[in-house]
Amino acid sequence: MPKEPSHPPDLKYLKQELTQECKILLSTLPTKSGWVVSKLYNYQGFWYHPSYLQGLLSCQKHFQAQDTDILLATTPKSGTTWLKALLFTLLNRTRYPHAQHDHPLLSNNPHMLVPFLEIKLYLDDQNPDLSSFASPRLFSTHLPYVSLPKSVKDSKCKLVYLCRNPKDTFISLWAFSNQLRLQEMGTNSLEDVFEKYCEGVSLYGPFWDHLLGYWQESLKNPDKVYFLTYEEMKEEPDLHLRKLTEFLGCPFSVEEKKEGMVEGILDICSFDNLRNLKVNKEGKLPSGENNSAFFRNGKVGDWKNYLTTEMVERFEKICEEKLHGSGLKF
Ligand code: PAP
Repeated sequence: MPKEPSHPPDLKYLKQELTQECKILLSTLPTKSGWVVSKLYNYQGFWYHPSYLQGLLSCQKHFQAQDTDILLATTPKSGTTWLKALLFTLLNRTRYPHAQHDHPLLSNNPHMLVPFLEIKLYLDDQNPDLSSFASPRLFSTHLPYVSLPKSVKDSKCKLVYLCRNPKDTFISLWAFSNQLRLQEMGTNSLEDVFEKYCEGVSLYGPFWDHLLGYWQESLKNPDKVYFLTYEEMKEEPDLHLRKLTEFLGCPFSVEEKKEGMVEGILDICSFDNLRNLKVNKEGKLPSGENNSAFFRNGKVGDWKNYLTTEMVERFEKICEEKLHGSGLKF
């Protein structure tokens, strides 16, 4: 068992002052012990750290989606950083050509270019001024579909949802959680957190409910929700990048394709390129995480190096039960 922390890791959200409204709500919610943080709270069927819940409440109350907005929604550790880089580069390809020597991606972590709604914008400020964001505005969120602000559902804004094989997502999250813990706390035991993950108790979990919410919505409303997996993106990045541009209404022109723009954008956003940038080797997010923590190894199937046969069987059984009849498979 990991040792009890003598003081919490230096992460901004752990020190967030909560509003009275949030404190009152928290007192009514089911709780369970978390992995990095001591307690998670269940709201609208999903598990949250109290600060993120406060960000969620503010965002639900104040965020006004515009028809031209694009929202990247993901489960944590499904490749958010990669998709943020790709979407930013894609949507800003005229303003910032990918080959430009001072392209913003070369000196900023993707999380700084595409902010999270509930864990950045509406956490820093209950009602932030978003007027400096140029159209089309690009934001991201880990919120489940059920908890998205009403204006997102009512407007014509588009949602890109990215998820990843649960076994790799879990290992990536476990490794990340160990990076966030103080060395003196020891590492999170894989067995302990596996049990919690299977029960659905992890940030923004249950994982399966998160992806089913967006999957079902993408079937009902394919013009609004684009459902993508990390594995598909890895397998055929150029195909999926092109499909993404079509969904977003900004397909590559013949000229752009001839110039090699598809490959150029994929190259600048590649794992090796981003990981080796000074900003991502040495920088930190204002929230306290090291940028390097978002670039571990970026592989498909790394779970094979960690999970026992029993764990794999358990995961597969849950997947079968939860995803049965949905048409979704991993
Ligand atoms: P977040 O939800 O906290 O923002 P997120 O970016 O979704 O994290 O997940 C990080 C994973 O994406 C890491 O996976 P791993 O732990 O299995 O290695 C990270 O390596 C991977 N990743 C980051 N950037 C890229 C990229 N450019 N290409 C492919 N994978 C990437």
